[in-house]
Amino acid sequence: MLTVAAQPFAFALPPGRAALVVIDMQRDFVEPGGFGETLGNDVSRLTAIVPTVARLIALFRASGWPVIHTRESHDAALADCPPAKRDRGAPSLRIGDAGPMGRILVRGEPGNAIIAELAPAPGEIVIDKPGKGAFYATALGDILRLKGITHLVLAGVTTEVCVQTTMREANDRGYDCLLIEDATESYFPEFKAATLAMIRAQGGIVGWTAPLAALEAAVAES
Ligand code: TIU
Repeated sequence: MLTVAAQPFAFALPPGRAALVVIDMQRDFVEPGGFGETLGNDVSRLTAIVPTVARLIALFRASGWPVIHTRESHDAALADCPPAKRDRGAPSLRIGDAGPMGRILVRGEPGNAIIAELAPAPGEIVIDKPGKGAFYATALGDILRLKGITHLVLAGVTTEVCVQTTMREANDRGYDCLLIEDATESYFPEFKAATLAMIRAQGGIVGWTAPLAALEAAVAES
């Protein structure tokens, strides 16, 4: 058992039963011209975490532990996109519209790909998800059960939307979850700070948070 210095208290990580879930590190959220920018966001904030997420992925690969990637995406016919999602607000382009990186948030389009720096390695699982949470309408729960996974380490974007939704879904399903503080980011710094605080409040009501260095130190000591 590894012991990670975390908040609100130490996170016990059992090797062989933990998986990394990297949420939505896609061009659609991180690069200009994608879904995130159509919603009015400054996407440049998100690129800062890319080297840290790469280090986190490398740590799991070096340890032989599973790495799972997710993509927020819809099929070309938008059959899995609720009208309530497409019609919400006043974006500059809606889901399915043609943008500079192809159709916004549509599976297989250039903008929907995971950024090259964090590309999945051969054999790593990639979950396409139509919602904000990675468990909703996907096989993630079955995949984790088949692998005997009980603990999740989470990273990716955005902290208060897809990362937090996934962490809450996982917490309700009985997984112990650790969010890596410097491997997640939001378009809104105050929302990131609030999300980290609410996750670890009330004795870890949603789970734990820790910087990547704390996980690296725990692995080095093991
Ligand atoms: N808009 C926003 O902050 N996020 C999303 O729509 N998706 C994810 O967080 N991946």
